[in-house]
Amino acid sequence: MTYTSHFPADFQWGVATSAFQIEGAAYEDGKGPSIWDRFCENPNNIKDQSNGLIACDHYHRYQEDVDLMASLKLDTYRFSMAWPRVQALGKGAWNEAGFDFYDRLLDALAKKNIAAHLTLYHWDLPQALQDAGGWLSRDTTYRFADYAQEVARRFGNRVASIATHNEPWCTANLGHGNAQFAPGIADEKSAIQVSHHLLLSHGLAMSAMRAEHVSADLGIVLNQWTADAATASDADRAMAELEYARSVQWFMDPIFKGRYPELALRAHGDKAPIVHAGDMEVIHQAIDFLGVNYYFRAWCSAANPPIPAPALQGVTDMGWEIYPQGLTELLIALQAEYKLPPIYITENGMAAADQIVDGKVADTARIEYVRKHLDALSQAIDAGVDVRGYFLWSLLDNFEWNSGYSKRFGIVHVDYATQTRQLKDSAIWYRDFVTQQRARRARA
Ligand code: PNW
Repeated sequence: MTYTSHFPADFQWGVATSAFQIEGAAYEDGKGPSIWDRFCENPNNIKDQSNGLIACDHYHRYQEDVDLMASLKLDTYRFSMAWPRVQALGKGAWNEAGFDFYDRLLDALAKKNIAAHLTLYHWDLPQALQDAGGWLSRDTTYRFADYAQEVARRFGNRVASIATHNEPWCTANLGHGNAQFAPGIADEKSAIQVSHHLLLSHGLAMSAMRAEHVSADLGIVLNQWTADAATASDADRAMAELEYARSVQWFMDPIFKGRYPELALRAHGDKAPIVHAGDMEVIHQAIDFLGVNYYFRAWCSAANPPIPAPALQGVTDMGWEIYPQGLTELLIALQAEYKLPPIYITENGMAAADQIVDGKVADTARIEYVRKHLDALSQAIDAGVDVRGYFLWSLLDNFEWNSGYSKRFGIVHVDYATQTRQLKDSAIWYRDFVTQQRARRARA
């Protein structure tokens, strides 16, 4: 087997997960309810009416899952901490039993020489904070900074990196803009205010963690896409420009330039966020790395009905267009516009329905998806973008938010009835790819 992609000698290969999607043990050992526990209690919110009570039972099976990663020869693992597991109410007492779980997980990873990349917030806000206003309340930003500082103090020298937020665009827009995600609010003005509070909480958390002088790199993870106009018409091009401003630049500009993008601010009009004096300075501080999650491009058509994306390379089981070239274009565009720190691709992967052949999960479409995106990534690296690692989403089939367990993103199949893990063909392919990259590295 030969591959066209070339990656730097010290490039990090890994997989990613998040707490709510895999841990289960929703109320064990003192964990408090999160907004996703609550959101799942209304069966109309989740496609298969499922919940995260058990999920992949990773809370009890973490050792097996770490062994799986070791068997796949991975360098590194990205996961998130469930805030209500370590602080049931989002303020007040720390839950030692909750911290003990992450302590055991980090020990298990260290034993296998797998570097840990920790995300503080992957969407599971303590419900008690939601009851006090959630991310719409400025107070939550201070609670988040306290949590970040405590985690940095305890684990900041045992993990390779700490990211404040995962995909604040999703928290704001899917959680508060269209109610697809917890806490299930559909109000655009709220979503925009929430996006500001998420950015502010990122900045406050950065300062709080810096005070602990930890060895971990500190940064944030953003979901990003290029926005392509369906045609060369003025209307389509304006729509694409606005989409890019509202999704990518809305989060990048405050962090890297200390201001919101003018185009998006104007479009928001009287829905623009309340920003206190000094907020932008807090947000605009150096980060050690930027995590980029890439799944698809945005396709913008002002026509009614809209012209659909051509999807020349097909769509995934989520209905998302497969467009690997967008990853190259995105990274080159970011590099041209911002003074970037080192980048990690913190998520990329594909949902695919099982294809069982002779008892094996023959997920050739996923292999193709990953191979093409790695090719696209290596092109961006060749063009000078400083990318240090790649995390495939996801290690395991898991709870895919409002799709429940109906969508499978794992390179490891999970039979939820028995919690049996089985490597899919993509896992073996990824192991061989990583091994080959490492052999090349050793020869170089
Ligand atoms: C990301 N969108 O979610 C999350 O970080 C993961 O937890 C999730 O499992 C994965 O991608 C796959 O969905 C997204 O609609 C959800 O643009 C929705 C969107 C983007 C990312």
